[in-house]
Amino acid sequence: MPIPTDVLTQLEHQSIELPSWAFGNSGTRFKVFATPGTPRTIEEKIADAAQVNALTGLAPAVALHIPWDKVGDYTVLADYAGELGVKLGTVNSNTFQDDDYKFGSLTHSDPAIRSKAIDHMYECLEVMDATGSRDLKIWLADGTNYPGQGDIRARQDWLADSLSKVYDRLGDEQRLVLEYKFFEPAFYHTDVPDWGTSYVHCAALGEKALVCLDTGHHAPGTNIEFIVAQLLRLGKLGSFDFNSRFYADDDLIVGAADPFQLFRIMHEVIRGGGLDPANNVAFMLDQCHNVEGKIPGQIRSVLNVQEMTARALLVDTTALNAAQNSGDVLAANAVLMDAFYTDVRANLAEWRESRGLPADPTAAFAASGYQEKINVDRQGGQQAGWGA
Ligand code: PSV
Ligand code: MN
Ligand code: MN
Repeated sequence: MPIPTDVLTQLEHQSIELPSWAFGNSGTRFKVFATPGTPRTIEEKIADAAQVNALTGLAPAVALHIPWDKVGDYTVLADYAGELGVKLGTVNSNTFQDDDYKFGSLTHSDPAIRSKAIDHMYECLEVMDATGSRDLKIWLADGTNYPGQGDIRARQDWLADSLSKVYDRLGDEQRLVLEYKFFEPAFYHTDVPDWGTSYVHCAALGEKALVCLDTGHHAPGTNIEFIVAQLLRLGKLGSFDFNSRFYADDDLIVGAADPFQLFRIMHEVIRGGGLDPANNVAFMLDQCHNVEGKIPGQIRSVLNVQEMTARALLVDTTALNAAQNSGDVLAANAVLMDAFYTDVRANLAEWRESRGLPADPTAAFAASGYQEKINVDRQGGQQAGWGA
């Protein structure tokens, strides 16, 4: 079945940001398996990300994580990325690997620790000034393990105060995206556990503060597409961290565990205008490739997002509205399922070829010899960051 031209036009705009840490070695708390060819520096991570973009045309930006990706001169790094055909994207802050943050960072009861965490955010803003990045991502590990351990209400006030100090330093074109996560590493309470809490803080801060939705950060059974619809309605969906999960924050390849969920999310993204670049929703991956190849893993991920976007664009919205409005439950459901079950892979392969890209990016990568070359060139690659 040919894909309608307007679907292809909308796909032209799609761009998915790759996380630098996806190219490093990662694992579980049990073992980090070393993979041949793993990047040793941020420059090598960017080079790998550029391969994904060159073969798919879908991934023109790379997100940094500070301090994992620290360099002396970020302008030079941005130029280097530009030479490889990508730009530097979201800057991810890190207030979860320092002893001082054992009991919290932006929410800590000690003003000196809060101040240290705020200074780290300022450092990230300076990186953004140099790279031209738009978004500062804040994910906090802050929380408590036992009832009574912390003042869960006062911590909200401290958080609001800390965030406002960061917000006040944002440049005109810069944004703060606040990511939520329902548990882990804290198990009793987390200071930003859900979209509502993130929304409350972002709404208080102002229009440059938006919610980051990581698809792996919800309780099982949560209707994520509803959250997407609501945040787009409110104009507060800043960015996605895409991944998939079977149990908790598994960080597996997006669309691997539940392609139907990804389809439903993309359907609401499209309905809410989130695919329109003018609405500035950032689509990022937040994944770790523990046992699979990292570059092919990222290729598969962006193709999965594109595939489910194409299927979601095929939803016959006129028929869907008619069925919804006439109370025809099964017809409405069938409209969605018809689109979901449409195999668009051959169409997308053709679409790629028409743009000078390989029909099969995975095969093209395997044939390119790039992996064999980095296996030889790079010895002693880095961990993704956690535990490094
Ligand atoms: C930890 O859960 C986490 O996976 C968050 O999702 C962040 O986005 C990511 O780490 C990188 O800091
Ligand atoms: Mn995330
Ligand atoms: Mn996570």
